[in-house]
Amino acid sequence: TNLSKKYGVTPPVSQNFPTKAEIAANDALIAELKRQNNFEGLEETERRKSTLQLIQKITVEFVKHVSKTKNLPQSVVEKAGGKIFTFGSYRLGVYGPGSDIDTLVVVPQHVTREDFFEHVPTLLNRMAPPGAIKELTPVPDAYVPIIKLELSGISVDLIFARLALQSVPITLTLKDTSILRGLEERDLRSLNGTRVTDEILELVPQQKTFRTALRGIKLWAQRRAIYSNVIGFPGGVAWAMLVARICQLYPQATGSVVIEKFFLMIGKWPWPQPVLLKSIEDGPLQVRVWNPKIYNGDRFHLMPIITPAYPSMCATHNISISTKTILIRELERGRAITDKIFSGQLQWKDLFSKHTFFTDGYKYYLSIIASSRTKDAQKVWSGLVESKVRLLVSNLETQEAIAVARPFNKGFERVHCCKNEDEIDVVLNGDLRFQAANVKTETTDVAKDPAHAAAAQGDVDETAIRNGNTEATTHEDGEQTIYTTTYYIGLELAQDATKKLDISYQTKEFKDICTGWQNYNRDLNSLSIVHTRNYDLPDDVFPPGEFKPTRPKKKVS
Ligand code: 3AT
Ligand code: MN
Ligand code: MN
Repeated sequence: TNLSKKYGVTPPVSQNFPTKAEIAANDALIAELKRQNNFEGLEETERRKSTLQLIQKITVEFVKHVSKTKNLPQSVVEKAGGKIFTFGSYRLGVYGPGSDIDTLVVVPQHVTREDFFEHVPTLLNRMAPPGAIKELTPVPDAYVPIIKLELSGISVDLIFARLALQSVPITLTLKDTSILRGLEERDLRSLNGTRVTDEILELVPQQKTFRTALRGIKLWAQRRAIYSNVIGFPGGVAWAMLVARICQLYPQATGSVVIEKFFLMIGKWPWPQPVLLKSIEDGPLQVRVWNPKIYNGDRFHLMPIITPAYPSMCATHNISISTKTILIRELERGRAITDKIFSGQLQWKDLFSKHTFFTDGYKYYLSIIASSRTKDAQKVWSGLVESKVRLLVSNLETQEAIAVARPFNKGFERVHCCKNEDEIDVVLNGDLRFQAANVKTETTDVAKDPAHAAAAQGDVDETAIRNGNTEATTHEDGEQTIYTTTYYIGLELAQDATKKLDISYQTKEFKDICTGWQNYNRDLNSLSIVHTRNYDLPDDVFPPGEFKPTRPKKKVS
């Protein structure tokens, strides 16, 4: 913590120290976060640390091994090094019991990505305690190539970057932009996550305050279903930058005050003025840096939040008019509630209460059903469809009859068992009659799935995405398993809508975009869009304690 340093692109709004009441509100916030199981236990955190130590050891071993096989001089082999960095919620210090560890493996130039995928899985298996490794899945073709695994009960995402250096000493940092010179695009992409999180942490005056406030804002955003970069809301990095900006403006404030000011200031932010943590830097590469004066596309960003590390990018380019409208409403709700928390009329748990997207949201929904005949094919296909939902939303917004088209932030995965093509046909159109028993519906967590991560980047490098196993699973009794993932869009109709709602053009265009994907396979994949009334929503979108809207009773005359 360095309070004499200047943070941010403007002077602070207030340098007041927190009052007793504000500190009490902060204690209450932390207590509520604990009640909500937001922190993990000390034991688990220790397990994370030793897991990372092991991965660091394996990295050095890996680099040494490859250096030897390439017959490099002994002096080079000895100095080759290798170092891991983290990013994501672990690096930011806002991880919870279910969080993974996002880890970047950095190696010198003579170690290639192929080496990484060839040797690291083997070394992991050899060097980890027996039985500690589960579900090791290398995904070399993803947009950000990745090895996913579970190590001692913790999920780990391993990504890779090769620097143009002979050695990667343990003292190396990734801060200097000169290390980016001469790198491949994939390596630049891998380095970006760590460089951005490291900068965010450096740009806030008090990390502890930042972490508490960010935990609160992340929990709030998840509960309100406004957390998902792919669907068109801010993602984890964007929420972190917003909180960081408030920390800069109130350098002495405590977490509770940062949350209060967050709702006040972000709710009234003069969009499309960007949120910046520092002035945008120039650098040594021939790459695009966010600049609406030069790039026409950047002028269309509705709520630009710009990453601090060179090359700066807009982390919220997926936000649409509809999702912006929803965000502004939620920020206003947050402001009103925090107001009442500070005046003692409400509690923090009220801020974190769940959205009412299905229970009390809309009369009309669109159900977008992506389906496949194999699980592997469905992973990629549902990710591709998910990444295009925001395009449908943008198109629906242009309809006069539609005021807001609100996408739900997660898809619902379901499994079905069908006896014949007729049954399959109804399933593909959203009927749940043949849903397999004892299979729990789970919402997808895109960000945690490398296959999704690849497809979710849809607009870039789709060649990387391949359909997996193409064998459909037909059981002995002739039953066929069908996998569906359904995305919901709530439609808020314009009050003065005179025209009838006709969205056939928009839905057709959306289908064409999705099925135009180069790996689309009509024998495996399918896509349909159906209108769903609120009282016809499936039961499984209502967890215990929530109730489906009922059909209005016909008046008896
Ligand atoms: P958890 O605590 O792990 O749930 P997190 O913020 O660490 O929260 P992730 O592990 O899913 O979330 O993601 C960490 C970073 O990985 C965030 C982003 O820089 C990158 N990332 C995640 N999902 C994608 C994706 N689909 N495409 C590209 N990058 C992604
Ligand atoms: Mn993570
Ligand atoms: Mn991850």
